[in-house]
Amino acid sequence: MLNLKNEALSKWIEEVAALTCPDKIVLIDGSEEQVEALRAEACSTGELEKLDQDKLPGCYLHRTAVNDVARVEHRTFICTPTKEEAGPINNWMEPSEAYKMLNGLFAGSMKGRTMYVIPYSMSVVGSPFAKIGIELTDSIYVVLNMHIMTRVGQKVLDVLGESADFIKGLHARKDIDEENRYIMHFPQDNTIMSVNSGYGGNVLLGKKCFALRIASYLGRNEGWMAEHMLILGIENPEGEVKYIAAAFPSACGKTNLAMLIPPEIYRNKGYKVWCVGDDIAWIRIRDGKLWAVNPENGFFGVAPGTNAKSNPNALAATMKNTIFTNVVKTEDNTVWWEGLGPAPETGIDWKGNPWNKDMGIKGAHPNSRFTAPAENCPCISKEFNNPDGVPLSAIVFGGRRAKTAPLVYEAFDWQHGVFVGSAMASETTAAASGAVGVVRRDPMAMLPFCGYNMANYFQHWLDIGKKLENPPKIFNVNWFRTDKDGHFAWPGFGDNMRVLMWILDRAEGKADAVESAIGYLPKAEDINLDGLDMTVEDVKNLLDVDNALWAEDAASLEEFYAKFEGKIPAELTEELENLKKRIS
Ligand code: GTP
Ligand code: SPV
Ligand code: MN
Repeated sequence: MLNLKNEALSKWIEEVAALTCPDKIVLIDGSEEQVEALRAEACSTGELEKLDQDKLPGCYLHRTAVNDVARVEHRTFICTPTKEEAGPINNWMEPSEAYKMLNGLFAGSMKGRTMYVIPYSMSVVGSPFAKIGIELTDSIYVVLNMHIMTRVGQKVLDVLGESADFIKGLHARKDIDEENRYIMHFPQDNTIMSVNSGYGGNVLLGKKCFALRIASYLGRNEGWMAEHMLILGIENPEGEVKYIAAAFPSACGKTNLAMLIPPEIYRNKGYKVWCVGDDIAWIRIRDGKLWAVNPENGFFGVAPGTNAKSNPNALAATMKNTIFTNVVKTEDNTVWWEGLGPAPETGIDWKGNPWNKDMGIKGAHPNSRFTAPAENCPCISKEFNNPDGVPLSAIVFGGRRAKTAPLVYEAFDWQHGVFVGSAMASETTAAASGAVGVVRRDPMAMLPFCGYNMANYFQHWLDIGKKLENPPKIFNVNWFRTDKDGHFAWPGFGDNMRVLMWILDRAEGKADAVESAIGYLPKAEDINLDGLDMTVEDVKNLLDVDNALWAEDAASLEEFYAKFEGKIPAELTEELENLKKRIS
């Protein structure tokens, strides 16, 4: 047994050990020696492969099981005493039934294995925003990823002291059996249990499970917010930095926007973009304003599509001390994925099979990922480790919509902005198992991540707004609108800065807008096109609001709201009625 001073922690570890029967229990202290020994052990068993250490120092490759490549939303549950607390969107299981089932699955699951105890802090250790988690896992891959993604080790136990205020996370790989894969959350017990998976979002329990599902529940009770948002800062030539938080669904462009390189016209004037976070924001009210931190310490980013042009900062971040998952391993022992650059002639694909570029199959999985330390990112913000966070000037929602949503629009006010967030919809991606490209409603990009009844979550957003003297303006963007040939009509990536500049100008009352049925639209000529092969007419098309499509969307939203059986806040149903009137 470990000799830990914290009684609640010792007791829980003993209970779990009695259930799972590991051969050994190892405390992760955060030291480089220990982590290095674990890397070596993982390489000796084939769990990791060491990449070329001259070209990619400190970098490793991992392949998950073929049946285990994405989050499994249909096997993710919120276990609250009543179904009503979890709401109509979450899968629900009654806690005692869930524990009974899980105890059966975890029993003896670590026989012959080592159980690692990972003390970790979400956000800067000991800071006002920080929350502590302990993950027990039998996977070295999880330990090494958590070591990159969070702040790990003895320093966390020092801050925890004798307190029982920590989130318990238990993970066992077991048989990677899809039929018995469960990602279970017990918000009232500060507990997460995950079994039969080894894929990121299912097993790095500090990320979606804690920092969104459990934290959203805590945030509602404690008066703050946990959101699926990137945070970026835009520095103007005078050196002032304004911060924006943006919520897009999984694989819809958060990492790319968070690290964007401004187009030349802005670079030449002295504008800079700084990344504070690329996936999760914890937001608190202070002095009547919203302040945000990124609770993570690394990036678990989508590999495909990342290249020197689309996201040079992300690519640079992966050049050392990074774990690649489910990408191609090349003959020269480096990595490749679709969209990185010219394909290598041959390699080993994400399944571990010999692969060549003419086979007509993808070498990397569409949801292959890199786990890179935030400090590697060339544009990481100076405020990244600021325990107080950064003040938000604007909140942006967005999704993948081939049609309907214009390039950008602004909500009339906070209440309407909450409505706009609640009305988000997006085409599904490879980040979760299931069909890809199907439009589904995904309020605030939190559909798979809200740890309680989403109707109450909407109310929480409305309540937060009432506490703000001068709430940030709320916007909606869509980088993914297509033209008549089905091509993206907006260049996206770095050029999204052109839209962010309009957003900041609006936030500061410097730009004009046109009132439309859905909100304030830019004047097409106010989107800066210098250096782009686009006309004002093209922008007009991107900003076009088609009332017939919006009527369909309003009907789909009405159906979505109806699932909540009258619990949607009256303010939002009123906003929906007003929208219907305006577009009819
Ligand atoms: P998660 O990590 O799953 O939460 O994803 P994310 O929201 O961080 O998405 P990410 O930035 O990794 O982008 C996902 C995919 O969308 C990648 O293949 C990108 O190349 C693509 N993408 C990102 N931004 C844009 C854009 O502005 N335009 C277009 N057309 N594609 C984009
Ligand atoms: C997402 O799916 O939104 C991700 C990756 O950021 S995961 O950690 O798998 O959730
Ligand atoms: Mn995400």
